[in-house]
Amino acid sequence: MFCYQCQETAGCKGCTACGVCGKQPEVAVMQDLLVYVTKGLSAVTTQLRAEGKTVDKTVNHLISVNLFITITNANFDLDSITAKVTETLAVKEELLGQVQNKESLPEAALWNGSDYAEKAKTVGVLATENEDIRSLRELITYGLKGLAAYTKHANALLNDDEELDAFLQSALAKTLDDSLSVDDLVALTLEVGKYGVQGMADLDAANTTAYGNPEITTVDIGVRKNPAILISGHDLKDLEMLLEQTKNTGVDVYTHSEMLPAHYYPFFKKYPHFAGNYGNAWWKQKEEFESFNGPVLMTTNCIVPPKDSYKDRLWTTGAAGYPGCKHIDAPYGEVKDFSPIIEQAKKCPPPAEIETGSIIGGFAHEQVFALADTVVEAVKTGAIRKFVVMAGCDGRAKSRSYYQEFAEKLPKDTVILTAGCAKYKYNKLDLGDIGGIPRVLDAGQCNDSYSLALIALKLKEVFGLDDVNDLPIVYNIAWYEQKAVIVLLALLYLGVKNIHLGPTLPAFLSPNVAKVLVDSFGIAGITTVDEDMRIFGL
Ligand code: SF4
Ligand code: SF3
Repeated sequence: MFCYQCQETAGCKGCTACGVCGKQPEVAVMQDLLVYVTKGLSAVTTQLRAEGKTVDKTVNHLISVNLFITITNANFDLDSITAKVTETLAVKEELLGQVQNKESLPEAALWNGSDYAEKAKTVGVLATENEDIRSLRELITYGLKGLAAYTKHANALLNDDEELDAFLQSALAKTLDDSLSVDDLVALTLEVGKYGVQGMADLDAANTTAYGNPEITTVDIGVRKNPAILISGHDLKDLEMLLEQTKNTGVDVYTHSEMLPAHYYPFFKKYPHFAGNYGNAWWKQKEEFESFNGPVLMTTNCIVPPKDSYKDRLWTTGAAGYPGCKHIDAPYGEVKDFSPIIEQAKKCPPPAEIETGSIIGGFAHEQVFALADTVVEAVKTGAIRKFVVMAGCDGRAKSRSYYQEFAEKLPKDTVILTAGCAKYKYNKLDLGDIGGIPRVLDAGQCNDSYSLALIALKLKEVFGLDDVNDLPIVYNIAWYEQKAVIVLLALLYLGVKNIHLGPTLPAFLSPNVAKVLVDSFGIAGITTVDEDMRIFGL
């Protein structure tokens, strides 16, 4: 195996014996094969579109889910990944029969699917020999994985965007095209960012249409006395179905990690048994799932290989999977039957208290726009001197204590804009407020980084600036998995410069590709808190 798609990759170079995330080598190579056949299918759908034919949205959905499955910490289940390879090959074979001009199709589109294990060994990251081409192909592929994940959530809410799917598939197919130069691939990378903005806008529209616009909300982080289910990951439709099915059952529902922002949506407030948020970012789940006592439903990444003590309480749905854990699913638009989870919950003790108090969030675009006058006035008077975007991911690396320290040391006339699970490094600190505006404004999940971009664009308009980089906003972003890659590419597409990315720069950036990002966009790593404060002018 060779995998270097996440920030925790072994030695900042690549996982080769086993994933730091716990991914076993046979799973890693089967994920490589799934990416390969998904690219093959994408080459076929791209050719069909070029020939004027339509591609059914079930095929678009399959491609997005396949990519999502291969995101860090989403799916560790060899059987379900292998089944997706088989399903994808069958769909591809059928569509291939409709292609008139097969001449230009790559090998991946024609491979007939004999001997998965042998083939899998030959189609991984290292199959591309030139390190710059490899770096760009992987950067594009990881950005598309993040985009596909967000697309999947929109699809689950019956929001489809054929133009976006067509782009996603054509870009995937281009990563197989040996005629593309480094310059072509750099241009394609930026185009991925453009569709990253579109994909996040689609998901934002899907979420807010279904559940209303997030609003300022205080979320309890303590526990109640009823047995309960913990729901983690990013899929709000799954949460809706779970809350509906747990009504009047005596079972409470708590959010975990990236599901916390669900509390900010008006729609979910009508459920009296929607009890609060339990725990922290994904990487602390071994302790927290144990003490939760009840079943845990993982709707997406990030799964940490479970301890035996709670493995029978860990359930998966959608793109998530873990061998030995039960999986519940249904086609989009149909109801998933979560009754076995609810029955299990009834027999479990209530969650053990690990924290008390509350946290505040809900500062997505509409809520911040509603406060615009106050915010603008605070900037004009100098009460707010700078905004610091600290969105992205949390992770287990000790070096990430940097982000807590950074938040703590920020001058009192600065406000943190956050989204994603990175917030758990500082959302329980008492950082106070500026004239009633909390110093940590949480817009939501990592995909809600879109809100942060809209807020920046709104401020640019209000202050009559030509360039978003003239705003008093600095970017100190933490990344871990591939959703952060699409967020980064989206910000680059919007023209944001001088983003600092940590705790380490991606291993998949070759020195030359890193140089392009540094020279063209001012991308930088992090150093020490004090030095970075100085660099940011804080
Ligand atoms: Fe390693 Fe990250 Fe890949 Fe897991 S996802 S195998 S930790 S690089
Ligand atoms: Fe976190 Fe996995 Fe990225 Fe959606 S839950 S931000 S790491």
